[in-house]
Amino acid sequence: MSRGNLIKRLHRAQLYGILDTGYVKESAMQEVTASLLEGGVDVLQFRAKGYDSADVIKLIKKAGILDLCHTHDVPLIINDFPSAAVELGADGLHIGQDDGSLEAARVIVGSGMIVGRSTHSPEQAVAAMREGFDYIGFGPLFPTPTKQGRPGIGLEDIADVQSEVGKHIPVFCIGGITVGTLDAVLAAGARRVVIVSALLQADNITTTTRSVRNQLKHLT
Ligand code: 3NM
Repeated sequence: MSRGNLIKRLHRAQLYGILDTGYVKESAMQEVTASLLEGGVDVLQFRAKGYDSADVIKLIKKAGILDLCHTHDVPLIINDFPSAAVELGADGLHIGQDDGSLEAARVIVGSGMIVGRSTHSPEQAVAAMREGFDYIGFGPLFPTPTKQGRPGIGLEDIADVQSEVGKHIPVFCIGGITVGTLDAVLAAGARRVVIVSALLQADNITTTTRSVRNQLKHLT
């Protein structure tokens, strides 16, 4: 898929899922990927903290994750590992605040991939937009075991970031969002969300993903 089409896809996306090795055993990767896709995530990220690039490539290939995503017409974004993203032929790369500039990432991944940035304040969100990132994550809204050691930034800035940054690039709110907190997050102005543990730890990943998806569909 061309970058233009990927960007269009991102602009339509409301629910961004993450396949996080902290919650999913290697032997369950394929099944969990299929469940998230079946439930209707619009974008999927592969996140493997503590792994190296070669492990990431091996695992994604073994579980057939890219093929599964493409069968469902869902972009696959690799967290942290630009060279793995290139070798796999993934659709995008996601990097954090400490992972260098967009320009440096583009030297590795080229111009065809979407590249997103984690941001943790309105200032960082604006800076990422100005730098030229294709989308941002904004959070963590609430403290979360998935990203330990970071305070929750709360819901107060969502509306401003959504109007200032969200009119140019997609803003995905993230961090501690669950079926229980989603209403408050949307009421605060969020239009797109990333949900990790609340989907991966659900009794039924597909039905939980589908019900979140339906809740988001009604947004104007
Ligand atoms: N990045 P959960 S918060 C991976 O704020 C990640 O940049 C964050 O997981 C950020 O839905 C986060 O389980 C964890 O809280 C999100």
